[in-house]
Amino acid sequence: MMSADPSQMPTAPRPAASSSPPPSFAPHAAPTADLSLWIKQTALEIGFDLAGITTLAPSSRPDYIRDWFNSGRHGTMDYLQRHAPTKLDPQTHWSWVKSVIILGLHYDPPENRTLSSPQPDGNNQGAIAAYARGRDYHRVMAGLLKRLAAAIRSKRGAGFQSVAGVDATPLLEREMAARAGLGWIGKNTMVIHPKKGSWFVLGELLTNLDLPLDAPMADHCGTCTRCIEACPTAALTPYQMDASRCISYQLIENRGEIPPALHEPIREAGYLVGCDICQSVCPHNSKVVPKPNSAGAPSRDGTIPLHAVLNWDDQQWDRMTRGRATRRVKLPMWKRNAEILLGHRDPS
Ligand code: B12
Ligand code: SF4
Ligand code: SF4
Repeated sequence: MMSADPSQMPTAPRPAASSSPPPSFAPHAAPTADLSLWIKQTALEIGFDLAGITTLAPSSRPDYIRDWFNSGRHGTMDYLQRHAPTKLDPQTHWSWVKSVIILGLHYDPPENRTLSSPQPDGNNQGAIAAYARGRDYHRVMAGLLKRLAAAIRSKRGAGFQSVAGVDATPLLEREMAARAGLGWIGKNTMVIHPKKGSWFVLGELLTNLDLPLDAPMADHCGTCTRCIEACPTAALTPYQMDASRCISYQLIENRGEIPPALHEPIREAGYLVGCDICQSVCPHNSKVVPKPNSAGAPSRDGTIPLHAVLNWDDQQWDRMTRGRATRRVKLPMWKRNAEILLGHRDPS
């Protein structure tokens, strides 16, 4: 699947210059609009599915984000709170950055995209969220970002500077992607493209190029509330998430005990790692044509037998998770998650 034609993307006016020092490199060989178009087209040729350009502007929702942390909706993700000042105003950390090239990379959607919750079958299988199947998207994305940076350097010369980021970088990637017109932030808090849905991950190149900016797009959620109704743990309110209630957080990020009140909804959802439910029910994902060879391709190991997980040792965990995003889930967490799905961990 190819992305939207970047030449058709609207551009937005550049905000007033930040307090950052003058650029160490000013593009000169081609007008910046041509360069911007060339970069986005090159990104698509390299293998990205979406590309847009924005700045490291401060968050437009600082009060919401501070309140999000102050009310503990980040759960035990202390690193997120430590990153908050940089996320809220990243230009203070990367003062030399003039433009951010933000990129989207599709991954294979789960097979039963119309099902709101993939139940473990009679053989007691647990589901792996779609983004975490196959190769670790962080590695795939890092390789593609390196290629894009090399392509730009070969066109623009050694004065081109860039830093690549994926996921753990202290940036609000969704807010940047929405600002760059890759999609809008939906009621399920995902960045959604009207034609391409939300089955994509994000990465970025922070650069010293002064490029024209792309414009954000309109919200297409309308009156729909499917994701909010389908969330098994009531983690969503429109455009907001209580991550401490989210199954994905509990299974992947929480290294301690999962609150017993969430065991039953987790069992009903049937996931061992991550959760796809609020994306699976989104009408904007029903039109998406799966693209072979996307971020985590090939899509495999969609389910794993729960009893096998209970018997894993360190070597088996290593073999099953090497080079995959599922490695973030440590062995005791895999066992904890499997026990919850099997009903072995409920308080008596
Ligand atoms: C921590 C984290 C999580 C946590 C918390 C998620 C959350 N909603 O905050 C948990 C573990 C629950 C999680 C789950 C998932 N995650 Co996650 N996660 C992150 C991470 C590392 C940081 C997010 C963060 O800072 N959260 C703090 C909150 C306050 O910020 P935010 O949600 O990003 O953005 C909010 C504000 O910016 C504000 N806002 C700002 N401007 C505006 C403007 C408007 C109009 C509105 C309405 C709101 C708004 O509202 C936003 C939405 O809540 C990002 C990577 C990154 N560096 O950004 C990936 C990231 C967001 N995750 C991603 C993915 C794929 C997932 C999962 C689908 C994985 C899975 N299948 O299990 C689920 C999806 C759950 C969901 N519905 O969001 C992708 C999302 C790609 C996309 N298309 O949107 C990211 C960008 C990683 C990546 N590099 O691709 N994730
Ligand atoms: S990922 Fe699952 S638990 Fe988390 S908000 Fe979406 S539906 Fe709810
Ligand atoms: S399910 Fe409906 S409300 Fe939720 S993100 Fe998709 S369109 Fe928006």
